[in-house]
Amino acid sequence: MAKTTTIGQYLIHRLHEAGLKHVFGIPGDYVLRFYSLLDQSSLKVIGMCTEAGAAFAADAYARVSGLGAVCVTYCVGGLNTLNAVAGAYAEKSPLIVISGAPGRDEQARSPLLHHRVRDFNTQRLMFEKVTVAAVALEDPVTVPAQIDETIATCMRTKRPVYIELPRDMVDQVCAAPVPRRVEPPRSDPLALREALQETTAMLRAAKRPVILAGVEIHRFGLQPALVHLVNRSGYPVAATLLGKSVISEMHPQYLGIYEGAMGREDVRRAVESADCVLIIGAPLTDIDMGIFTAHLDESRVVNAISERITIRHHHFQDVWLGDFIRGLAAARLRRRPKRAAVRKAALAAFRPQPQRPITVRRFFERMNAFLADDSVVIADIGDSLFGAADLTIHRSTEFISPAYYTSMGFAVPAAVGAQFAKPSLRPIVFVGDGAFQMTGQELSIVARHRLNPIVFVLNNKGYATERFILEGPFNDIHEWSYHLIPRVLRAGWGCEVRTEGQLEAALIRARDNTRTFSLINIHLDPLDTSDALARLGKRLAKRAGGGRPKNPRPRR
Ligand SMILES: Cc1ncc(C[n+]2csc(CCOP(=O)(O)OP(=O)(O)O)c2C)c(N)n1
Ligand SMILES: [Mg+2]
Repeated sequence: MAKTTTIGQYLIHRLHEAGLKHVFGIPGDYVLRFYSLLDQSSLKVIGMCTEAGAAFAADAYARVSGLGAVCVTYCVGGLNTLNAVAGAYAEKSPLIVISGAPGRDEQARSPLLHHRVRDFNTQRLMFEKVTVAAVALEDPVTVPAQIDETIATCMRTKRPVYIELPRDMVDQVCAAPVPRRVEPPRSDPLALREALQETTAMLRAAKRPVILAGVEIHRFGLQPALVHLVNRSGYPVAATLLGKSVISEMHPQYLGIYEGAMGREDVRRAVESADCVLIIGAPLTDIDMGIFTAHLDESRVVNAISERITIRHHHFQDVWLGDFIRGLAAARLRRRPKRAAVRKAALAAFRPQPQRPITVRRFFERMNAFLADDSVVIADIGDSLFGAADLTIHRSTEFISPAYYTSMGFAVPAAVGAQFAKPSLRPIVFVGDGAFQMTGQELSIVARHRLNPIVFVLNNKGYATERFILEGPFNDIHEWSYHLIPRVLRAGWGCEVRTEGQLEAALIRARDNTRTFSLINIHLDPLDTSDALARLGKRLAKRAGGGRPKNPRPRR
């Protein structure tokens, strides 16, 4: 007789088998039965303060470990995750959303059940727009195939999926899981050969080829293949902002972050003067292209992403990115002498001037030397991201930021997810005061589980990014004593920093404070920004009809 299990147990089995050890979320009556199964399983549930925080944490967990999951109740919980799930979709993070739901009988008998919005499909239909698969588990016969296919789609596309579990289905009997093999992606051999021949011919003819690497290299685990290609070819390599750290920034051929005219001038020149640009795994977002300041002539570009490869003006659909990179590494390219084409200015020694007020630029210059081998840098948006873009990350993929979707509030919950995914990493979090006020309460989870991130709140008294696009009172926020939050949480250590001398003292204390978190309130002038943000603001201001604020507004 065929073996059986229950739907709840089947789902847990497959999640565990896919490599998950933790699930983030908040329970509710429609998902409580499944929570009790999770509690008895080898998966550990990490309760968060909000579902948005849980989804951000699960997203970061996915970015670090390859898969993440968030488990919530119907609508009030699920819809709270929607923005974070949309971000995971936009930035290709493999995230599984599991939502409880009213039982099927309940749905039929009493339509006005709590948490219902319009009808019982509303939440699933909303998730259809921000996931690659959205299913409700309603028939025990088809559920095993549904679960298998949905998880496989998540892992294949590196985008979120949604699984709705009505509460009366959790203990329904279904077929037990059978061993299965996940097929690796395949290329059409003829298309692959042709794409490789054309690309190789372009690269061989080029005098100054360059590689531009992006986030998909990390998502699809292709770093070793990229490093092999870079080493064998001798080509210089730049990364996009969303792809920052896909190749170690200590690599001798590494140029820096390319962001059109928004980024460093020497990197822009090196990329744009190349006579062949090999773009690998880098969806060309507006931020990555420096708000359309990039000048990449299509006739010199090979653009390979997971969905297609474009060589000059024509496309290949059936060539898998991994096969393409490995094929190029094996091809007979004309080898270039290895060279770092731009100077690594950022690594210059930093000499603190103790009485000097701290500025954004000096702060990030100092941070370069503070990063250690076990650091994972997590940057929220705003100057936290733009300032951190020029940090030198020691190893590959130890930089996490919502650099394309740019939702505020990502960084603090992401620190929770990243540290659960890889406890040997210590998160270094850069977060704006505005973003901190959105999700900073997730430090409660940091305190509860005795995690030890070092959190720098860039306190510039408001929405500096917006100020540089269009100034107005709507960009001011109420100032908190961020460094006193450890008192409220009865855990952690905090301090405030106004000068370079105080920063030095804070860094020593924070580095040694390994048993709890540290929260450092960096007081900045509201109009002080990184060079990158000033350049971005100027460009965006043209579109928004604003301009740089002339006088600092009085603030309290
Ligand atoms: C969730 C969300 N709401 C609003 C915005 C629009 N927005 C972009 S930057 C910004 C200000 C960010 O302020 P802060 O976190 O203090 O960083 P700063 O710009 O001051 O460095 C806002 C409101 C956003 N990106 N995400
Ligand atoms: Mg701010």
